Amino acid sequence: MTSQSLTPSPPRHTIAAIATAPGRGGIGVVRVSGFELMALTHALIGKSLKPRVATLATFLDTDRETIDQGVAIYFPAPHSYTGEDVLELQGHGGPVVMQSLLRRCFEVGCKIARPGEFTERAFLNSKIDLAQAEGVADIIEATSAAAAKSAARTLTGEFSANVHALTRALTDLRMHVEACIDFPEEEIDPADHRALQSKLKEIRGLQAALARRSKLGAILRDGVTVVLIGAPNVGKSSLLNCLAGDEVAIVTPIAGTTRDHVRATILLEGVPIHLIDTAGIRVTDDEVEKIGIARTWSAIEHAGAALLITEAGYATAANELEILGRLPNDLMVAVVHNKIDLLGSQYVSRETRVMESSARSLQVSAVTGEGIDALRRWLLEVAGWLPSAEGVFLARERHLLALDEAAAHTSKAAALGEQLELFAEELRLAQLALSSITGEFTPDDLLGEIFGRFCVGK
Ligand SMILES: Nc1nc2c(ncn2[C@@H]2O[C@H](COP(=O)(O)OP(=O)(O)OP(=O)(O)O)[C@@H](O)[C@H]2O)c(=O)[nH]1
Ligand SMILES: [Mg+2]
Repeated sequence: MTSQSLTPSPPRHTIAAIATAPGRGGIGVVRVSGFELMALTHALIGKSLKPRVATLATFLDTDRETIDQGVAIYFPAPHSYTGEDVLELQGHGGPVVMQSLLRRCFEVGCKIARPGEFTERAFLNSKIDLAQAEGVADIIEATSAAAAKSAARTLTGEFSANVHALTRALTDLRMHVEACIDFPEEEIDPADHRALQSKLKEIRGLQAALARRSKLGAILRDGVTVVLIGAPNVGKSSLLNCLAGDEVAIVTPIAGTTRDHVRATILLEGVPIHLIDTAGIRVTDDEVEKIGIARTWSAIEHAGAALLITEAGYATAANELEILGRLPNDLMVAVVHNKIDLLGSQYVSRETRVMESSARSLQVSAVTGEGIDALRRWLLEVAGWLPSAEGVFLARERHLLALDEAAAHTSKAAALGEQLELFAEELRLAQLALSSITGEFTPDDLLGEIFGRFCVGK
C-alpha cells in the first residue's frame, strides 16, 4: 500500500460518458473531459464554442449527418468540474441517441470514463478534496431529504472546513510546543504548560463536536438493520407491513407462512431503518422451513437490533425464552407483544415479566396500529438518532475512524504531563489522522475504492 502526500497528476487522455441516468428523459447529457478539446468540438458539432456559453448545436456523425440537435457548453480549464477542459453535450434523453453520441465521442478519440472518473479528476486537480468528492456520491445516493441536506454540507466544503480548522489549531499548538522544546535547558514555565493544556482542551472540545455531528450523519446515511423474529404466526409479517405502510410480506393465519427474508426500508425522521421479516422459529421437519429458520439466525447475526414478537396475553413459550437466550449479548432487543387488540384487559404473564427484565417491552397491534408510534421511537433510539440543532455531516465509516483515531491521540497527549516531545508527537499523529479525511495523506488503493463506487458519468 502506497501513501500519497502529494496528489499524483491526473491522466491526460480525454474521457467521455453519459452523465444522465439510463432510460428515457427530456434531456440527456454526454460529458467530455480532457485537454485541447477544440479539434474534438469541431468534429462533433462543426464549430467552435465560446467558453461557458450555451450554444445551439447539431451533433454530427462521421458522414456529417445529424445525430441529434441540442445545446453544447464548453468550460475551459481550470474553471470546470474536473479542472480540465470540459464539453457538455445536452441532447434528447433517449438511450439510442445518447449511445450514438457517445460512440461518436469514441470515434474522435475519447475513452470511456470509469465510474467516478470525472470526480476523481476533480480531486486530482485539487478542485475538491476527498471528503467533498465523497459528498458528491452521497448526495446522489441520499435516500432522504435530511441525508441529502447533510451531504450538501460535505460537498460544499463545510465538513472539510471544520476538519481544517482542527488541523490548523493542532498546527498552532505544535508550534507552541516546539518553541518550548527548543529551549530544553530551561524549565517549562508552569504558565506555559497550563496554556498548552488549555488549548488542547479547546481542541478536544472541537473534536468532540465534529465527531458528534459526523456520527449522526453516519446514522442518516447507513441507518440500522432490525430483524423481526419470533415463533410462527405471532404477526411478524403483519408488523413489517404495518411499519412499511404497504403489503410487502404475505400474511396468512397459517403458521410457517414466511420462508425467506422479506426486506423493507422505512425512513423515520430521514433515518433509514432496514427491516427484515424472517421465518418463524420452531422445531420442524419441513426442509424448506428449516432453511428459512437457518436464514433467520444468520440475519440475526448481521443485525443491529431485533424485535422479538410474541402474542400478547399468552404466557411466554419456552421456544421464545430459548430464542431470547440465544441472541447475541450486544444485540439491542425489544420484546413486542403483538395483537393487543384481541385482549379484553391488559394481561402480562409472569414469564413475560421475567423476559422483559433484559429487554425493552412494547405492546402493539399490527392490525389497529396501536403502540406503533412508541415502536417507531424505539427504532430511532436504537439507531442512535438524536435530533440535533447543529448541522449534521453525512460522514462515512472511514471519517469516523479517522476522527476516533485523532481523538485517541489528543487524549494521550492530554495525559502526558510535561513530556513535551511525546506531547508533540501525539499532536502530529492526530493531525495525520485528520488529514486522511480530506485526502492529503490517503493510500492510493483507498482512492480507487472510493471513486470505483460512483456511477458512470460522475
Ligand atoms: N387481531 C390481530 N391479528 C393479527 C395481528 N397481527 C397479525 N395478526 C394475524 O395473525 C396471523 C399471522 O400473521 P403473520 O403476520 O402472517 O404472522 P407471522 O409471524 O409472520 O407468521 P409466520 O410467517 O408464519 O412466521 C394473520 O392471520 C394475521 O392477520 C394483530 O395485531 N391483531
Ligand atoms: Mg410471516
